[in-house]
Amino acid sequence: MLNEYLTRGYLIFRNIIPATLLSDLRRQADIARDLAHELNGPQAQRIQPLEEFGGKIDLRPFRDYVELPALKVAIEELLGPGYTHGHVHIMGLLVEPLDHPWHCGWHRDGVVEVPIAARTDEVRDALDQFWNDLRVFNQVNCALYADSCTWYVPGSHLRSFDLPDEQQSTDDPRMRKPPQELSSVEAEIFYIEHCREMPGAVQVHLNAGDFMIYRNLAWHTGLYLPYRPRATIHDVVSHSDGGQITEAWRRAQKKARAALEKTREKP
Ligand SMILES: O=C(O)CCC(=O)C(=O)O
Ligand SMILES: [Fe+2]
Repeated sequence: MLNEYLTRGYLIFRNIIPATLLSDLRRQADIARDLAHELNGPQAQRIQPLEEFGGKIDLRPFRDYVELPALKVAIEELLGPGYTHGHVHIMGLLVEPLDHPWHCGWHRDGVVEVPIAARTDEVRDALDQFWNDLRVFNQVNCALYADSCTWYVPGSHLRSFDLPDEQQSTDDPRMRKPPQELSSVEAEIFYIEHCREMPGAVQVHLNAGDFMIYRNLAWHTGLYLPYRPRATIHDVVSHSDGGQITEAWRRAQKKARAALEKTREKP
């Protein structure tokens, strides 16, 4: 399975959450989902970190999920010692928006915040320091209900350079809020087309209790539909060494942004 993870960039442990835990998680997730919309409006599509909402939801099943032996063993067998798959202070829940479809735009996490104009050779060198380091940039979607929202380009995590048609669309104003002239149905079709347009993209289908780990440096996106209930645990698989690596990357990003600001200041 390690080979599959390394070559495709994502791996799914099927049906790894036991039914009793799944029921307990669903009960709390249903509360958290309503809370997401109550606090952040009908279009909210996540609530995170769950720990912050411990007054309103019972965190016990999420703590049980963190301690689940089957998951601990699977992650250790896949990646070795030192990794953790669950963190209640980081973990969120991805939920469906209520009013209209929502597309988060194609992106690679980790580089998504670096403006394209700031992606200099220096930034690329900094990126390449950790690009293939498994201790960082492993993300998790664990579906409590069947979930087909995620689209992914297998293999794109293996290269830090982009192919000509691989374009970030997170800043496209048509994502997140469909153009006014489109009906909800038209918006859905427009977003599906946008998912399909990405060369090599596949739609990932998770069933209840499936745990997906993915290199989030790969091209991926999420298409959320109001009529398709979603309650998917969203977390990272992290390593005890990961903090210092991401810190170095954060410093490099900051430097790149400052350099870009400086060129913009020039008349
Ligand atoms: O909705 C998804 O499955 C993807 C979420 C995502 O890409 C992100 O949180 O960065
Ligand atoms: Fe992402």
